[in-house]
Amino acid sequence: TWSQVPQGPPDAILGITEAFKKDSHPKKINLGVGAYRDDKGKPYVLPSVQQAEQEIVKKKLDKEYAGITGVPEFVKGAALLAYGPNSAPLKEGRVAITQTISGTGALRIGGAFLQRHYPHAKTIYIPTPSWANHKAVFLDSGLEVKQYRYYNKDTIGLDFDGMIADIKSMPKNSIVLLHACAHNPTGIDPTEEQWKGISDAMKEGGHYSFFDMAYQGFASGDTDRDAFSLRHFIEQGHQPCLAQSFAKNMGLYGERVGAFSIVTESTEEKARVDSQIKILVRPLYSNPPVHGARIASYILNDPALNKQWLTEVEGMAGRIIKMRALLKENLEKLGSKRKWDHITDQIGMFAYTGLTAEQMTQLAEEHSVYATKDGRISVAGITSENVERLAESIYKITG
Ligand code: PLP
Ligand code: TYF
Repeated sequence: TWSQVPQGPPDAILGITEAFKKDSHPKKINLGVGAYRDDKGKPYVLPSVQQAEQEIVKKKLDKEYAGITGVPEFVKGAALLAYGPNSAPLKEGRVAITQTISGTGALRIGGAFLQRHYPHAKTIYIPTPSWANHKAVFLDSGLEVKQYRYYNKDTIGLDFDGMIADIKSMPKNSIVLLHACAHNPTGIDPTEEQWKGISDAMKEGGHYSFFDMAYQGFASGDTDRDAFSLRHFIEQGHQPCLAQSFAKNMGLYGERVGAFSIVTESTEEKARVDSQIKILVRPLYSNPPVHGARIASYILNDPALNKQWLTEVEGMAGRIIKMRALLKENLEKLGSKRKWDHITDQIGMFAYTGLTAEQMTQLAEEHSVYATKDGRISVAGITSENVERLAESIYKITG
């Protein structure tokens, strides 16, 4: 029956782990997938998550279905975290929101909603480069995908002028995907000044902004600071939609906790949008899983635990910043002729090293250091112990 089914390629990012597992080098290093590790290289369950989980187990809650849009206290807390306590649309009750299957599910529900209901366009513009899954998610939502300039390989920085020029040349009312913070894969974010320019250019074209916020708190360690772009756009009168993930900032990866929201014009419009979100969710998976959302809800709504969690997020972001500095320091100590300032200038989980695909292959084959071919390394996989060997490996390849 399936003889005509062609063999598909593995996921560009998750496939790295497969190759890593097959390597027998005792000091092999996996910097492929973006998942936080502690300084011993071990997966990290946040103490706030452990505590919330224990409290939830104690309550002996039932396992009844959630509503179509998920656990109500969870989405309330998620919206507050993203939009902030002073958000006008939130206070005015005009943000439509649903719990989703993590950030990916949020992007997919968002893509499907826009495909069905956005009146002006069926094309979404994503940055070059972007998260490897964006294109597939939006294509499978039925949207067309085009790209705008973002990365300048000569400066290993933001191509701000190119980005603005591309936004200005899009057809009126285009849909534009923006990474709210900690751009994946480059780790390069616009400055607050640049975000203001992007907001203005978006407004000029009447464009619709779709924010993907998978790393709130992970960029700066401060969840409010990391929400600057989203909140600024709203203050400027944009009515964006937003995909949120709690995979990284709460370490809830496999629990699949996320939310999708749309800022609307009025409570009446919100009600209609909510009803259509439900119509999209129902035939996809009926309703989302409850356990992870209960954990996140506890952390978002309990003042003491919330405070603890924010400290833990800061701790994760801080360790990453420290590893960036150590990697750069070690490369300089070895006498590298290259400049490595971009490693410490970039933020979030990833560093975009500027290494070529050939050099990345060499890193894997000769040094058992695994990461994606675009030169992205997950800084969260660097530890005090492996950073020297990593620097040496990079030095041997780049000189
Ligand atoms: N968006 C970006 C930019 C990401 O890097 C990721 C991956 O973590 C996601 C969305 C979605 O991840 P998840 O579905 O695990 O929340
Ligand atoms: O970019 C990353 O590494 C993370 C994790 O299909 C990820 O966003 C990677 C690939 C994928 C799902 C999640």
